[in-house]
Amino acid sequence: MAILEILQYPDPRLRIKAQPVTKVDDALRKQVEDMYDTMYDAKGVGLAATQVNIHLRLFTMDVSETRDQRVCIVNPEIIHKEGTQYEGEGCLSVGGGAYDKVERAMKVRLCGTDLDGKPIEIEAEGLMAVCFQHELDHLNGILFIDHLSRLKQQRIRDKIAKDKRREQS
Ligand code: GNR
Ligand code: NI
Repeated sequence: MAILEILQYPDPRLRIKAQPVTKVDDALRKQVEDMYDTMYDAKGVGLAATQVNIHLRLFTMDVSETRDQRVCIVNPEIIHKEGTQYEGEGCLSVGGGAYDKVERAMKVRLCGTDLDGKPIEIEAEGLMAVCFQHELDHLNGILFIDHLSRLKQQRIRDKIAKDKRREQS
């Protein structure tokens, strides 16, 4: 079991575009185990590799209340989007208590591979669909706050800077 450090905004490494996974091997499976440990420890519903400074296209997720329904998608791609929803989002990489509504597709169809390299296709709605879109954004160096107004982004940056000053004094 290993808990990895979750990069915190405004760390520029959160802006790195992740590269496709070319080989699923034991080393990668070990990194994914560490990502699950980190995600459960932080009580997150999802974790993109980018957030733990691994710049490969994969994420872990568990949207169940029982915290026992693991989903890991390698090289995810959204192949279909439908409708819109406007739900509150937060992010393990954005402090300052940042939480706000973001416009997302209501339904998405995602393809990719599992940890055996086997192709998978999943359709999701609601929270799981939001989470898929949020994690895919991370892999492209995008944060949920990028979808908010300039004013809201500035408020979040100010709050984070203020919290950091408090921590240091
Ligand atoms: O734990 C998380 N909760 C969450 C809630 C609403 C919308 C998206 C998310 S993802 C977030 C974990 C995280 O930062 N994943 O990248
Ligand atoms: Ni996030």
